[in-house]
Amino acid sequence: MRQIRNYVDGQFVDGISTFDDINPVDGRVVAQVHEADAALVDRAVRSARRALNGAWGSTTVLERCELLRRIADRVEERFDELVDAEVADTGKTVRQAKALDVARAVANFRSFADTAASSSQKSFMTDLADGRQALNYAVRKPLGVVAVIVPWNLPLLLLTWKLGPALASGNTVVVKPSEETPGSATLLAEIMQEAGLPAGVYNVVHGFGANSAGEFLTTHPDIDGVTFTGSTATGSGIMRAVADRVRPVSFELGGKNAAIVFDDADLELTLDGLSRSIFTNTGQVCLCTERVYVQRGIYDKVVEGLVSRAQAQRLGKPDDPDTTMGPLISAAHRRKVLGYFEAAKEAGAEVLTGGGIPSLGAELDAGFWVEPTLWAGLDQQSTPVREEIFGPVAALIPFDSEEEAIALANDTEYGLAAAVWTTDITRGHRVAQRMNVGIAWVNTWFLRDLRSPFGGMGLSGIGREGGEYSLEFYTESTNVCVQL
Ligand code: NAD
Ligand code: 6OD
Repeated sequence: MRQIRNYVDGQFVDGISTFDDINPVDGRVVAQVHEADAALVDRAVRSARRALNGAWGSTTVLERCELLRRIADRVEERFDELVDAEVADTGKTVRQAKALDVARAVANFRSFADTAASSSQKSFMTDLADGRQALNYAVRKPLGVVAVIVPWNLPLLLLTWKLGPALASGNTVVVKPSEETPGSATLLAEIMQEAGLPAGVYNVVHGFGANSAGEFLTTHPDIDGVTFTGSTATGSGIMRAVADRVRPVSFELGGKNAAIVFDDADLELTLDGLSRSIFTNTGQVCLCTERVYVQRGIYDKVVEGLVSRAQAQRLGKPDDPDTTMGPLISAAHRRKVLGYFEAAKEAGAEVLTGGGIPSLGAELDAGFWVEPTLWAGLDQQSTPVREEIFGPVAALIPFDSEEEAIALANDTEYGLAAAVWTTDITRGHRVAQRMNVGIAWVNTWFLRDLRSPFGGMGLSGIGREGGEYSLEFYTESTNVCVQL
């Protein structure tokens, strides 16, 4: 059986015990994962501190950017192995793992190398009333030893989205991947070694959250900050864990994202975009649309077009070129999603399509599949319209006026993403700007420029990542004021 070990101080290290890494396609155990105890997490943090205080601490930004580009090249060389690791852990399609997950890992390293190499800070010439002058300029320093905690939905994409700016800025990291998806972060450790990253700069500890590696890491007294992507509940716990030592956090949390479809929308473009935004990665992308507000005049057409697209989804093995949708990540997550299927029925939903577990044949029936699902008739205040589900499911709700649509879309405690579908570009700008979210798209979804700010408001997070915005978290600034 494949063994997935911790990576501490440049060495692959056994854990105190092992747990199963399960493939959600058919429930098979694909690897044994070595769980880190508090002592191993402590070793990882101490190793990261030593590396920070050692030679890594005196590398120049251009040397680090060069290293990031070497890592990107090595990721490209081992592209198929990373695709296999990602598919084995998540059951996502090979097509998606290639086009999105692993391709973005390469892009993340290259993009943050470019950002760090060209970043600058403002300086200020101060003119005092008495005729003296002073020059103020700020120098950036690494934040220090950064705890990096990531989820299972886009494991390598989200990890490298944090590693790019963290390493380019001169930090050292201790990574805690999700217990569901330990493979790619561990393979990346081999790549880091091959690319020549010094021991201690990149460490990986495996385990769970509470009373395991996640908690041991976030409560460790010698970390300088936590960057976390995951659920709002876990984020709030991490905030409490670091409060006593006042450590900074960067949080990308949950969402309950809305789409607004106006009656002048390009229907085919909109239906294809909506379908992608509901079913990509089996609805397990924080940006996925779970609420679709449709102007009443085209409501029936949108229902019809979306139902036919949901029914056209092909559930199957990841390497089958006809497969468009994989399983959910785990049995526990499927129980949660099925709980919302029940709650929707109890709240009076009309199930337009789906709503259950598909029958896919003996082998796959041991996996964690659900049907692509669409609901009508749900009240704005019902649980399935208010809570994040994180599955291939959306509620369709009609509206009459622009103001009503804006109010409905903003009626949530989350504030991650929204999409506006209209051919009236002035209205597109106007409505997008009024969305209380960090990321608003017009006539598209999940179109990313890695230099743009990414993150959420309200329960969806704290801070922005992307390009220069990431440097705000991964660096500290010292302002130097020189009287001339
Ligand atoms: P999760 O919060 O359960 O777990 C995320 C990570 O935190 C895992 O590595 C887990 O082991 C760790 N963890 C759990 N409890 C912990 C604790 N007490 N201390 C320290 N670490 C702990 O989230 P998940 O189920 O893996 O991911 C799904 C959630 O992530 C969804 O809510 C989704 O919206 C969110 N998400 C948000 C974004 C974004 O960019 N906003 C991106 C992806 C996923
Ligand atoms: O594209 C990205 O950079 C990003 N952070 C995506 C997050 C997706 C959440 O599931």
